[in-house]
Amino acid sequence: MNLERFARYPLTFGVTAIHPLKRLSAHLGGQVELYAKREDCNSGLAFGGNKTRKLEYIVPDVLAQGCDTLVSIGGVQSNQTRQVAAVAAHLGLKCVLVQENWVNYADALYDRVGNIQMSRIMGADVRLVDTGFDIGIRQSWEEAVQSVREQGGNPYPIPAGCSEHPLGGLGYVGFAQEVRLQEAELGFRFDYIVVCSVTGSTQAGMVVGFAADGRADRVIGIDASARPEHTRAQILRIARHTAQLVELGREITDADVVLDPRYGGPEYGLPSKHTLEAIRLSAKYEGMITDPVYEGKSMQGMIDRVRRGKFPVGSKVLYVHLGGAPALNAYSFLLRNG
Ligand code: 1AC
Repeated sequence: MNLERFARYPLTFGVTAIHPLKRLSAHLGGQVELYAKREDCNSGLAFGGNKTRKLEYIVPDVLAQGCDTLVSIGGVQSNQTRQVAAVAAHLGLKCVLVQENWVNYADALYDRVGNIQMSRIMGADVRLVDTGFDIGIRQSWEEAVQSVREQGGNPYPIPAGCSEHPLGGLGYVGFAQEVRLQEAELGFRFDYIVVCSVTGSTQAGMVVGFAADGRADRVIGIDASARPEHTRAQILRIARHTAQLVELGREITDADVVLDPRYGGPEYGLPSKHTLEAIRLSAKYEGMITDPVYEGKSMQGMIDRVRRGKFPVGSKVLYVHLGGAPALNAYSFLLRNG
């Protein structure tokens, strides 16, 4: 595998921490050892997160093309757009963000706090658009790209989650390599890796990265899109493309992509009562904060799988915390009593 042939522009602090979730493991019966890898603490750029790791492989292309404006898209409380705004500020570039109406939810300050507030503070040109949830390429975003051109700018388009970007899967190939080095130090290998999936490139990169040591299907994606067929197809497509880019040396097959569809509901961006319970458990047993859109659902999925004995006794399970806590402020009513 050849990831090293791609340029990487450092935006993160470096290797992210792995630590045991001892109290949560014990609370769930102590048959499975849970650990967390903290992508949510990976950078000083507006709290970082998984997109910051992906952008490390995209920024060299931005700079090579001499672009002056990053143009990205997500929902109103998008983590992607917040991280792109931070990277633009860091590089001295302009930033246009399309924030679609992806979530059927309206806390009083939903479009004022959390991620979107930070993007505005960082100077991004935030454009609210009234179209609903979709993980594909969006007309609103293409129009935003065009509007930058019409004003004489040189836009660099970055799709939702960086996922449809040709280099969007590389960051999480690197993540798998990083885990292998940490495993060598820890003296054991993780049996399963649990990750939240919506737009697909995080899991796709991991599938390719862990395929290198036979663990592609040990990456357990937890769907948070509530449209798992779309997310699954996108993961598979991005993983196949990424495998070719890094010369994995084998095809990615359907069986390599494991996506559990049971925890995405009731809808994208809306937590179930089980999601909220998972958020509370992670917080109360570990002091680890997750959100109702993404990580609360992957936490819910991991907890439910432990409870139902889906991980064999003695398994070591790595929960990958991708970030997203800033969105919590936009859900103040749901968690008003903790
Ligand atoms: C959906 C890409 C996504 C975000 O936060 O915008 N994770």
